[in-house]
Order: sequence, then structure tokens, then C-alpha cells
Amino acid sequence: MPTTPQELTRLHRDEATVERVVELLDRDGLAIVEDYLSPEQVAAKRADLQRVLDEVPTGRNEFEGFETRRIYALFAKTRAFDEEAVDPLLTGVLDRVLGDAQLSAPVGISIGPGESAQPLHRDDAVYPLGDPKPELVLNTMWALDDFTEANGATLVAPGSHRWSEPRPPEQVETVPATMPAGSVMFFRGSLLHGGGANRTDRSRLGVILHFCAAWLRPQENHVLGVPREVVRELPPRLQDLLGYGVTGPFVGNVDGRHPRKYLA
Ligand SMILES: O=C(O)CCC(=O)C(=O)O
Repeated sequence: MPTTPQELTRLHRDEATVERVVELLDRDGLAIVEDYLSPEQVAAKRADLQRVLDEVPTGRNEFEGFETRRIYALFAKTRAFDEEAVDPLLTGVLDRVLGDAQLSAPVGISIGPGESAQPLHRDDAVYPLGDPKPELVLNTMWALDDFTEANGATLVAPGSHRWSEPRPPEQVETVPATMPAGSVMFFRGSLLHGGGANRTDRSRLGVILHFCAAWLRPQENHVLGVPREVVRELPPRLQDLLGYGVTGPFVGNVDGRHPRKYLA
């Protein structure tokens, strides 16, 4: 039976296998794994992202959020998510859902006090292919604060990845994806969701590591956004994910060669 909005299934990290996560992604469009990061990891990541957030302006429109700060070009600015981008559970799920994949839009998101709810959207809607689409996008939200109903936990519409027809906004039932700091939520590109309103006096920090199929143009152009001298120092798998990979025999080549040759 599919889950009702009120009862999102939450896995503990010990029971979070690739199979279980994919099963929930198929059933609900999302899968929450609680306490995936330790409190020490959360504290270290928060501290480093805070350093970056101090320099970041608030958003320019309703979608970015006028009270929300976003860290774009994340891998140019922090090393805090290098390990998570190549995490075995994540890459196992990516293999199953997208096949060969790359980072598309990695962003730190700090929803400030007084922010209103973000318009609901599907992450795969940036690709003008009509619905239903093939599997193009898989997203993960890493909670660095407790995500609560009051502070802007992501609002999700469980099951919306399977709707055959669009529904008017007033017929879309959402539920806040509440989870403790250190948890990660996987969600399909076809799942309707959006940042929640923050009615507290503190900001809510999360990081999205958002992936697309490796043959598709990513939302953010990392090859320009992350300096080559930074990418050169990263492990090969992360270099791949940032656009220095080839998929199929030719997609991504540079002058007939593997793009990694240009990092040397
Ligand atoms: O911050 C959130 O909870 C979700 C943000 C989001 O979906 C987006 O910015 O595309």
C-alpha cells in the first residue's frame, strides 16, 4: 500500500540498503534515511557552510526565496560534501534509478526566518520533454538542522511522481518531510515538492545534491563554476560527477579526448 501523506516511511541508516531506498522511491517518490551523518559530521559541515553563507545574498525571486540564502557552485566553495557526493548508498541508488549520472545542481539552502513556502515544483520540469518523462533527475536533501514543520522542512506530495495528469494546486496534498539533523532524503525528479515556510526565529540549513543522467545538460555548469585547479585535486569519481567524464562512447569528449586529460 502506498504511504499516506501523514505517515512518511523513515529508515534508520542500518536498514537503508539500495533495494529498500529504491523500493520507497518507486512507491512514494521519496525515501528518508534518518541519522545518516554523525553529530560531529553535521557540526563540521554546518560550520564550514556558515563561513560561506556569511558572504551570500538572499534570493531574488519567490522561487529562490527573498529570505533564503543559496550556496551555488557548492564544490567551488567547500569540501564539506565531497564524501557524500560519492557515498556508496547514494551512488548505488543513482546506478539503479538513473544509470550513469552526474551532479546537476548541488546547492546549500538556508531558509531564513519569515520565509514563505516555495512554489511546489518537479525538478525534472526544467527539461522540456512533456510528461511522463524518462528518469532524468534524482535529488537528495541533506539536513544540517532538524527539519521541522515550523522551520521549513521540505514539503512533499507523496505519490505525485506517478500522477498521470497534472492537478490544480488546491488538490495537491503535501506533508513536511520532517527529519533530524544528519538525515538524508532521496527524491525523484518527478516528485512535487518545495521548501516550507519558516515560522521560527532561526534559519534552516540543508544541502541538495541533485543529479541528472550523464547524457543530459546539468542545471549548473560546473565546468565553468568550479575552477580547474580545484577539480584537479579531487578524486576521479568526483571529477566525473562535475563534468569531467564521458558517457557512452563519445558524450562529453573534448577534442576527441577524455576531458580529464585537460586537468593535467
Ligand atoms: O529547501 C528545500 O527544502 C527545497 C528547495 C527546493 O526544492 C529547490 O530550491 O528547488
